[in-house]
Amino acid sequence: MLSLSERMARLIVHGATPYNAEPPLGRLRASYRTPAADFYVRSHGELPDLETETWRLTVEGGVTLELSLDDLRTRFPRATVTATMQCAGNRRADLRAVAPVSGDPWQAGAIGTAEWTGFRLGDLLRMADVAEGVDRHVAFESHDTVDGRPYGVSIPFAKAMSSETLLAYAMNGEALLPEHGFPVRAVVPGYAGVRSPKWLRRITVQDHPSENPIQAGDYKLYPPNVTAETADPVLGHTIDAMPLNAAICEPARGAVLRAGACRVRGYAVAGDRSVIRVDVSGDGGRTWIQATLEHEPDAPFAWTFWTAELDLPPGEHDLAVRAWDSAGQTQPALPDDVWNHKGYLCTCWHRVRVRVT
Ligand SMILES: Nc1nc2c(c(=O)[nH]1)N[C@H]1C(S)=C(S)[C@@H](COP(=O)(O)O)O[C@H]1N2
Ligand SMILES: [Mo]
Repeated sequence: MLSLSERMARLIVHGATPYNAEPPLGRLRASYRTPAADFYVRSHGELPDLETETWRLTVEGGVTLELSLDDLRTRFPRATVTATMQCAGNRRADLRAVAPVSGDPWQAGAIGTAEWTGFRLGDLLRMADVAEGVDRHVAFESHDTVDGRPYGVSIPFAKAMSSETLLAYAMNGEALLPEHGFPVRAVVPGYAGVRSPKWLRRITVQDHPSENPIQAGDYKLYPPNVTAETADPVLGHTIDAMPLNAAICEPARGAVLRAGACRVRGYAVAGDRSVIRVDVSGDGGRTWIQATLEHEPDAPFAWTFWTAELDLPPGEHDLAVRAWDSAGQTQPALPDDVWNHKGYLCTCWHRVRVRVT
């Protein structure tokens, strides 16, 4: 197995501490299930160093449970979901072209798909005898700290009880890597990555969302006229479900190509809806052709891979992609249409300029 520093060397690193990195897009597009060492890493603090033997998960419901990794593996039926995880800041770099935004300048690689194995969060909550209710929230606390406080988020009770929501101890059939949440993380398919806490420590069920700053203050979507100075987190929209998005992975931006047939490949993702169509343009969106779609059966929360062939004459060309979802919705054309000062949910057409000789 590669060491952490060898894994870092394979990625585009935005920062070493906290560790944030994404794979080059060509490598991301190489396999439907992203190898763990190629999977983007988003962390807010230092990576905690946890030992299986001493690690325990505390669950506070009608009864309080304290469970070891062995308990979790043996007491609950094993469950698996192939799901895409995506950072709310994926593609933020495209928004910086409009006006400054806060946060790391992610290209389109803050996304990945894995087969996650663990057990259903709902099974655990039932064992802890939690009180159900529409206004309830399942809150998580992790072992890493952000500004002196443990990382903490929450999800609505109904999503926590959904059959797709897991606590996972394996990714693509192997134990989680330290940077992806070893020994146990949540996987909340269709939701922004921020709601899938890594390095779990404690779970509570409560009648209000987590008051942790990550939940209460961060990861909010604001209108374009709101600034860092005027933002009121109470009025911002909490980013849970992820919107429709698509990206061109090949060719790369700035590539120099030979005239003629040009194979364009990428991904599209529709949260908890499905991608029904992907349009690809070789002329900045004046004309479009249809891509061929490739989707794993029985993986409703996983991305769609797509391929299209454009015929490109010599010159500069703006390639563009836009997807359509099962509700017949598509993506806005311009980054200006979706700009917000935090740089979240960049869903405009992904454009790649190439030179053909
Ligand atoms: N404990 C903890 N969980 C976390 C985070 C974190 O910093 N600490 N980052 C979140 C964010 S914003 C994302 S996008 C995903 C990234 O998961 P990955 O690093 O395994 O790709 O983890 C989420 N879970
Ligand atoms: Mo994220």
